[in-house]
Amino acid sequence: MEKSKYIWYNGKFVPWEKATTHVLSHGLHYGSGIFEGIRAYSNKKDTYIFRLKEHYDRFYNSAKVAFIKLPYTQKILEEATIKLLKKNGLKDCYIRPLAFIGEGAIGINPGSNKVNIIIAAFKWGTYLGDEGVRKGIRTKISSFARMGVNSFMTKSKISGNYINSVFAKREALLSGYDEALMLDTDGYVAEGTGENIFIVRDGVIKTTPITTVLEGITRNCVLSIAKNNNIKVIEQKFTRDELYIADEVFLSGTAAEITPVREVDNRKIGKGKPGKITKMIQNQYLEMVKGISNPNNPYLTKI
Ligand code: PPE
Repeated sequence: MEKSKYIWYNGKFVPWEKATTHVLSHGLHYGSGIFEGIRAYSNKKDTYIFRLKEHYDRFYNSAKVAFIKLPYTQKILEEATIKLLKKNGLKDCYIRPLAFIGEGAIGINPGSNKVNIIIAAFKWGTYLGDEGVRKGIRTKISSFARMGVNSFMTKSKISGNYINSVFAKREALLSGYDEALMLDTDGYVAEGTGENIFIVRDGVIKTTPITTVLEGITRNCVLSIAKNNNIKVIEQKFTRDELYIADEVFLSGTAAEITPVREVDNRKIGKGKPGKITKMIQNQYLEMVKGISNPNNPYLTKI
C-alpha cells in the first residue's frame, strides 16, 4: 500500500496524516462499522472505477443490515470517490469507503453517536502476491470456522465480522501458507478470508451458494464470464475433499481479483499450476476491468 495525499472525511478532503479519529470511537471498541473495497484500473488511454454503483449499493445494504444510518446520499459518496481519485492523481488504485460509529456514549449501545464516513484511495498491488497471481497460491483449511449466519450476517461487510478473517489469515501465514480457506459451521467450504471460492471439475465450475458467504461482486463477474463462454456453473455446497480432487481451484475478490490456488492442505490441485479455465477467466476479468475488451461496458465509470 502506498500513501496518497487526501482522504475524504465527512464531506471534506483532508490530508492523509490528518484523517484521524477519537480513541473512544464506538467503532474502534466494538467493530461497529461497515466498509467496501473497490478498484480503479487504467489502460493506455483512460482510467475507470469498476462497478462503482454496485459497491455503493452494497455499502448501503451493509449499513441497513448493521443498523447504521449513513449521513450522506449514495450520489454524494459516488461523486466524492471520483473527485478523490482526481485530487490524488490516482489511476490504478484501491478505494476503501468506511462508515463507523464515532465517540459519545461508551458501552455496547451506540446511542446517538455520530456516524462518520471516510473514503480513502491508494495504490495497492496484488493482494496475494505477483507470483501467486501467476503461479497460484498455497492454502490451508482454517481451524477457524466462518461464523454462523445468525452471528455473522453475510450480506454485510461489517468491520467487526472481519476479526474472524484476521484470525484465520494470521494462522495460515504463520503456518507458511498464503491464504486460509474457511468452512461454514456445517463443515462445508465457505470462502477465503477475503475472497469467494470456485472449483472446476470436468469442465464444470462449482461455487458456494451465497447463503453463508459475501455476495461477491467479482463472483458475479465470474458467473457472467463463465456464461458468456458456455461453461456450466453450479451453485452448491461442497466439501473440503472436493477441493482436493478438483482439476482447478481459484479465488475471486476485488482485492484478490482472480487468484489461482495450486495447493490445498498440502495436496497439489490438478497439475499444481493454474488451470485452463482459471487462466481464461483471469484474462477476461482483467480485460473487462481495464476497459480493454469493451470500454463502453456500463460497469466502468470513467474518471
Ligand atoms: N468474501 C469476503 C469475506 C470478502 O471480504 C470479499 C471482499 C469477498 C468475498 C469478495 O467480494 P468482492 O470484492 O465483492 O468480489 N474482500 C475485500 C476486502 C479485502 C481486505 O483485505 O480488506 C476486497 O476484496 O476488497
